[in-house]
Amino acid sequence: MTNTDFYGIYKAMCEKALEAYPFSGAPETSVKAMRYSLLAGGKRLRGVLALGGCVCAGGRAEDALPASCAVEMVHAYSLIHDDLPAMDNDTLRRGKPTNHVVFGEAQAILAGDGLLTEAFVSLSSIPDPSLAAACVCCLAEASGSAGMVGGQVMDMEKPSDAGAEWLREMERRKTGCLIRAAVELGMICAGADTDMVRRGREYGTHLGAAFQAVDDILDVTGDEKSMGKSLGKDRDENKLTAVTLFGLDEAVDMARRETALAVEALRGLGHEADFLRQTAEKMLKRVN
Ligand code: GRG
Repeated sequence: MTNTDFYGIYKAMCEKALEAYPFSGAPETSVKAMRYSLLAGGKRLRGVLALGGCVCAGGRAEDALPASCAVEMVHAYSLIHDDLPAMDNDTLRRGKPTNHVVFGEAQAILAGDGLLTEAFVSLSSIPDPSLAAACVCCLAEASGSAGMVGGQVMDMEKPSDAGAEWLREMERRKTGCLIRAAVELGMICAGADTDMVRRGREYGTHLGAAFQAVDDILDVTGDEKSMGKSLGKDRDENKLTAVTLFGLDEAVDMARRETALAVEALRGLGHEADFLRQTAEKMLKRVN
């Protein structure tokens, strides 16, 4: 089977689990607003990486489904909040009106809060308590102020002397931490040893950097229809990105270098790591 087949299989597994997710006890409005964004499509990269990470570390993909759902819930929450008028003020996401456009700002904030919290409910369904606790620590650290939220804070208060180092750190937190955590969560679900988890962290960190560089490139070269969001905002809003700082060619080189480093982190592992290797290459060529 090719990587595309496995990507499709893992994506379908993640989507089926998200579709069936019960949101027990939540009011109907809340369920509607959370499901609107959670089930709006997208590549499911983070959910897929959790399943692929689990298989890479010798587990069964289904063992990582609670982690796969959890990381997609955190991702959906971050997109809802990022699109709010107080943040990026976007009206289009995944080809659909953004959550606050449909449900109003207050319900969108609450839908994001609900998804973030539910991610940890999902992790608490992992049968082995020590693996569940390790997953909770991993996702909390990657999503919170030391990770994704911290990256968003840095992005919003960009200092006037921000340069390459600031950019790398901001993007590592804002985008990289959750991508890295997705791989790591999957490996934890497989009961991976510390060397495997270290490799997963390194792979995920470089994949996250490559993914963000490609995102910056697509903001200039991409097509709004395939991307499902407004493009060209980085230049219009004077944002610091790999493209605005170094130019398009250097951003492409950077994405290639980071992809190669991600693949290198898996050197010496067997065929179980092929999916992660090929997914890194696939993300380099993505058009959305
Ligand atoms: C609001 C706490 C908070 C955090 C926001 C993730 C984030 C931080 C903001 C989203 C804006 C952005 C462009 C982030 C860079 C990461 C990124 C490229 C997100 C989009 O991820 P994809 O391409 O989306 O995987 P799909 O729709 O495919 O899931």
